[in-house]
Amino acid sequence: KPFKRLLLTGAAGGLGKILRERIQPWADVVRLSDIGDMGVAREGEEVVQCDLADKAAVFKLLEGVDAVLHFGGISTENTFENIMAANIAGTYNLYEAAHKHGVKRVVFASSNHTIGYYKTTDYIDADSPMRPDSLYGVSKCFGESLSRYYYDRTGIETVCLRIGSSFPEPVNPRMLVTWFSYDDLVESLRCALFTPRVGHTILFGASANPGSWWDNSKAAHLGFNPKDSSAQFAANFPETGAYPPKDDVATIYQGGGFLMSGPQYKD
Ligand code: NAI
Ligand code: 15L
Repeated sequence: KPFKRLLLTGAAGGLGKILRERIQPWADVVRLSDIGDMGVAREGEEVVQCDLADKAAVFKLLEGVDAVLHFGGISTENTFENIMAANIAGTYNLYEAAHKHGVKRVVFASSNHTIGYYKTTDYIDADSPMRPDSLYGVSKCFGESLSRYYYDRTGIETVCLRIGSSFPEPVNPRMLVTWFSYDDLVESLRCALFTPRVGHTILFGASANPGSWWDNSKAAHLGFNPKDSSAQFAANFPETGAYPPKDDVATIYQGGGFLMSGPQYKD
């Protein structure tokens, strides 16, 4: 197998549970970690329960690891204190430990909420300035900048995967644009882990959906070609013209409902 030991953080989460079933072929041992319960280790697994905010625990977590899929952390809007511990300190602890243990490659589960303040009429690429739509989005911008710094300073390579909406199927009209099927997610991780040189790459994680907002040409060297499309679900969301209203911020901006989370500073 390509890796001796592959670390997956966030293993008890929605995506972590899916990935646990799918990444076994890539490593002799998959080390699963989360603050939550992951059940018992199966064959070819190690289970390490730890808080990403605990620097000493994260240092131990990275020992003997070849590569990391960093999916752990707070995954929606929350208090600054919680986001700071899990996503900001947690991601720092992970990179610092990765560097000290000589880990060569990380895939960072970033988010479309790094760019949620672009409009749904905009078409952007990896060089478009970040426009986070929430404190959660800001923490993902931090992770992207931190991984850029560690690449320039230490040579650890990272693919920042700006995941759209990775769920079994779209559950609202916005997700017809942002949907990322589980098969396409796994394929993007395969490309991110096994492309020989990735440096520091930003990849938008979406299936080949009609009306996409995101241009992945700057990540062409990864050779990622999504196979699925939300088109098969379009009939689930017939256009009524009544809802959502056309001036709804969740419709105007790419970040959708995240624009409605947290304090509303404008009228
Ligand atoms: P999730 O919330 O189901 O899973 C996140 C996991 O991280 C949870 O099991 C949680 O216990 C763990 N976690 C939280 N704080 C922690 C801490 N302090 N220490 C250790 N573990 C901690 O989220 P989901 O949907 O599985 O997402 C996984 C990753 O992908 C997250 O980083 C999320 O931000 C990112 N993402 C997911 C998207 C999606 O569509 N599912 C979209 C964009 C980004
Ligand atoms: C995210 O970043 C969240 O982790 C996920 O739960 C979804 O809300 C997703 O974005 C989305 O934008 O649909």
